[in-house]
Amino acid sequence: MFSNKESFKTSFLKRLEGMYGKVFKDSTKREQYQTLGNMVREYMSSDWIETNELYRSDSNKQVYYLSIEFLLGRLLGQNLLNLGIRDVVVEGLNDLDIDLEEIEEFESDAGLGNGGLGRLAACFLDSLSTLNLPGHGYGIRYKHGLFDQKIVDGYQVELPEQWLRHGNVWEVRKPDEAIEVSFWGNIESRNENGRLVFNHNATEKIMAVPYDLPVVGYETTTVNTLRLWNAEAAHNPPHHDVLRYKRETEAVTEFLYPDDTHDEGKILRLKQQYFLVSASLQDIVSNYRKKNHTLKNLHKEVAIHINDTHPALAIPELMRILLDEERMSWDEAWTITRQTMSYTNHTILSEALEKWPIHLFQPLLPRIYMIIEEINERFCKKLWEKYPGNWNHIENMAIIAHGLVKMAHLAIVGSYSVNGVAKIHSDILKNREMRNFYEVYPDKFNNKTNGITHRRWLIKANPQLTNLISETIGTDWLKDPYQLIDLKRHAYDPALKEKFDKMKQERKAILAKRIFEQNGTIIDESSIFDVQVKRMHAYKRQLLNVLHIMYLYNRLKEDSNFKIHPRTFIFGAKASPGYYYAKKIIKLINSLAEKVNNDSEISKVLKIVFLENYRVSLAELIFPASDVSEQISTASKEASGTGNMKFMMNGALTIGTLDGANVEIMEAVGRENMFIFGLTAEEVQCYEEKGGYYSSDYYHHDSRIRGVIDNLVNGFFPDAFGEFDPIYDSLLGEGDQYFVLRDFSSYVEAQERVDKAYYDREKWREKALINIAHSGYFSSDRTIKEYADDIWGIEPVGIRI
Ligand code: NBG
Repeated sequence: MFSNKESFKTSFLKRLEGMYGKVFKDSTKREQYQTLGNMVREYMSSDWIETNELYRSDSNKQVYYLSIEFLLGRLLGQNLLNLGIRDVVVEGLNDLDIDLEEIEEFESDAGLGNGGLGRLAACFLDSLSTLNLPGHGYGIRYKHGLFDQKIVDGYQVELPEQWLRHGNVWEVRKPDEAIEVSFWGNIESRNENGRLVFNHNATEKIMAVPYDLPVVGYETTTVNTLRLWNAEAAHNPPHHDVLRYKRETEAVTEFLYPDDTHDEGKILRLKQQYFLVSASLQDIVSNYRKKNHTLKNLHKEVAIHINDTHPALAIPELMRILLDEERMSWDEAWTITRQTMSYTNHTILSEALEKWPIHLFQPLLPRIYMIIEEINERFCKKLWEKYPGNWNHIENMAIIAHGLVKMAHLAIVGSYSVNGVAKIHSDILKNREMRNFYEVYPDKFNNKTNGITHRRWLIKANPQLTNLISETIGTDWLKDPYQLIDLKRHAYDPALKEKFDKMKQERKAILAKRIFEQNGTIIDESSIFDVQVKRMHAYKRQLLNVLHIMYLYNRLKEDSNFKIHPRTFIFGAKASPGYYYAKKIIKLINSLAEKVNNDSEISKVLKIVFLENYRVSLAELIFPASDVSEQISTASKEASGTGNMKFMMNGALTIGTLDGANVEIMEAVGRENMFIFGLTAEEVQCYEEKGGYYSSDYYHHDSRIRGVIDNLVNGFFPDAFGEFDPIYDSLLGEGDQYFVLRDFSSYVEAQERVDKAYYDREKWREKALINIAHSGYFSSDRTIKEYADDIWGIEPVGIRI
């Protein structure tokens, strides 16, 4: 049906009539989207079946990637591209007077994630399929993804997200493969041939019903599966209050927790985690059993990856299966478990390290708790041998201590590999945060620098740049992003630089149009588009960016000789609904936007835009249009960042601290092709350990800082009386934990370099092209290949012609 445009059109019209019982001319755009989506899903199904067949019959090792988040965004455009049928579809639709981009807007973003961690998982799926690697995703089918953000009077308001309202054309429900997950109740033990065996008498059983999504590789026949579990009531509910039981059951997969890096100590969250893990592990084991009669060699054919600590209960769950169902000995079960599990850490922020109070944990998951106790006991005994008498040390490392179950400790002890997500982050794990564990298990620790899929973030999001690159260096880079390095030879070619400029201008116009539609703000398309898009968090320091803009405002007001190249500062960020301080910063950005944009004089050179509801589909419009990428976290706090890579790949220049993957970006492109500023991670850590930073000194000694800080509280924002006191207090009264004032002057100076550099447009374009040329390393294909080779030990299978 996609072999040529005529057959496409015929199938499309027929399908539409079949699905909706109406003729084309009466159809809505949404129906057209659904029709096309349906055809594409069906088109992939034979490859999907074949891939699954292959995995079923093959004894090659396979990986199961467990993640509480998958931030997929929209799938139609990416699927058309990966299947190589986009051109046919565009042409066919054109004949019918349909614009593909217009109907793509009718697909809801699958926003089953908060930010970097969830989007990384989505990029990994794309790479796994493209590299023909046997990799399965397991996640949760939240009814409501991350909340929709509205900005009302400058404040964030959250609305429930409704991505499933019109159905989801990509998913296939498999009720016959549902799995039961057990909660609450008590444990019975009995003696069986001299061995204690345990039985969990659960008082709540929930059905995990799988919904499968095909994950298509780029120009290959591999179609992997993302299996999302939906919580449903069992057929014969044990409960007398059936309605309540149904409601409570379904609540398990109702909402994604809207927290980014904060630990959410809610029992429902723990329930979600075990629901995901138990359903997935039972599924993995039962598939394995179809091929093998024992689980003794499970680790040779199965790798299970724990994406952050959320799925760390996979460790005791596998132990449970091996002990209670398979009747293995503890030692044998432990050896297999430890050789099966690997774990990625995504943050060092202590508030993000999950710890569960025993009094919540034990009643909900009684058998799992018993197993963790045993793991802990054996682990502490081992520590005792290594550190005899050193109780403090052992207590610090224990999995259970002070009434808490520590998930990161469990994940490290129960796996064979622990990795960080950028060099500097992995080093901090080894040398500081997890130093104790590194001492005990030096061989487990390793680094896998994050990556992004260039198929979504360049080929799909920026066809203009894609064409330009292919015109210049050919098309090999499409399949092998390392080849982008060829662009470097052309970076000084005036004709290319001119074309690059034209591309950027075109993309800026597209974004400007969107900004006007969304915010009603007219922006200067020849201004520098300076962009910070990411979750709102104190450590990411959107505040530093804002204070700099306030400084520019003051300076422009005071000094008529002060000249800068016109700039548009663009922000996009959701704050966790309970994160009061982050919401204040959103309000501050909007108040400042109001003030600056309505100042007839200043707004000629400065504009501020806050784009509401930042999400994957909006990001695809933003990265291609950006000139400057703001990556300004307090050094040591941002594990990696992945937005930094998306900007780079689209030819934006980074202003940033030496944090996360910024460090490796700098190593790749050279310091001269970025704007680096601020404290280093060592300097930050030195202050944190030894003290010696007094933010008030910086306030008193720097009149620029005094000016902007005073503006927070002195009526500069006329309608915001007292509104920004908490921000003022965080900087002065509470000692400025994230070193905003400490880095202010260095940041201002770096911004001056940006301004100056932009005047030399020839050089700017060179730098941009050099950034693109080096972005191949930051492809998730490279990252996934490293995971496959070094951690999972899996190989490509079944590449068919
Ligand atoms: C985030 C980090 C980012 C990193 C992504 C993906 C969490 C817990 N961590 O720096 O903050 O890029 O993970 O690794 O969301």
